[in-house]
Amino acid sequence: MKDLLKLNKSGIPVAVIGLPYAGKTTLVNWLKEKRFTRPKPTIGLKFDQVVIGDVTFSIFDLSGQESFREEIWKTYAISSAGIIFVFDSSDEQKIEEAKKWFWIMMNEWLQGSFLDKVILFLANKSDLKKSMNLEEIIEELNLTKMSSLPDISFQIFKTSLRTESNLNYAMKWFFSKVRQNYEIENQEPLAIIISDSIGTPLFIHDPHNLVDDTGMFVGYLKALSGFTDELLGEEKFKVIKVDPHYFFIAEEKNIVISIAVEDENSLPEARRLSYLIQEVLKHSKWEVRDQKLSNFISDYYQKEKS
Ligand SMILES: Nc1nc2c(ncn2[C@@H]2O[C@H](COP(=O)(O)OP(=O)(O)O)[C@@H](O)[C@H]2O)c(=O)[nH]1
Ligand SMILES: [Mg+2]
Repeated sequence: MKDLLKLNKSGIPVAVIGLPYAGKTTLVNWLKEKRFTRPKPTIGLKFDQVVIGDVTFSIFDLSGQESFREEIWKTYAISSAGIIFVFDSSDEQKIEEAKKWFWIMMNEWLQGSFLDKVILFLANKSDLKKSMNLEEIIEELNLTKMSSLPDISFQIFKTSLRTESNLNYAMKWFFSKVRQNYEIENQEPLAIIISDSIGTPLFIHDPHNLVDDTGMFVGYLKALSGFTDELLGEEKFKVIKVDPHYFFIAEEKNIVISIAVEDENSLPEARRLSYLIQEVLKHSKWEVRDQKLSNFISDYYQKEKS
């Protein structure tokens, strides 16, 4: 399991989820070979890499067997940048079961996931006579609710892998969105400065030498945020634009955290401040000498996670 998860690193992870016989493996085969196949049932999970444009995606084709859902679907749903939920639109009998698992995924597994998710719902097998229409599917699976969820990009398409109806369109939306989100999520911050409330830096990561005087920088941002507080009212997190970069500042327990990010697309990343700092510190060569600071970071991280 661990080894398989490691493969994430070699491409943008995408999970293909859905009940048995919906067309998951057929979809992955189509992505690879651009032709319709009649695959044997998948046992466990299958891993494939697909190159779209200049980007490699790691596709996890997850078996629909019941015993796999709680453990395997969940793991990959959480760790993937995008999820394709394949539904057999010709099988009215399984609509309740599909609904149940779709919403377990949304409400239980993806709650609190740090990555913004791209979710594509494929109402597949539209070529079959029994195929239900889209309105019916949206209604039965309660999919209108999806539009109100934060941090989710969602689309539903009616597709046929056999006739390729709508397929290119759906894939184009999905993979370009996943790529875009993933690049934003994984953007390195240009600088991170953590300081006490008077601006004395406790931790500095500034490989681009963006900030010459960290004390001054923090003081400046603090003053600016104080000013905007007065104008706009109390706010915990402030995002301040200082061209050509964006600076993000947060205050907690008398510690100020400033993050410089490259452009507007990076703002969601700044919001996940604590997670990022935790990750940065975990993987970095820089050590946190200050015990107060390292406690603060782990506290903050725990709080943010729960
Ligand atoms: N008619 C039709 N059959 C499809 C379509 N997509 C997949 N299938 C067939 O449905 C069966 C199950 O597909 P498979 O990919 O193995 O389902 P999985 O269990 O979700 O991986 C296969 O025989 C596919 O050829 C489609 O759009 N139309
Ligand atoms: Mg399969």
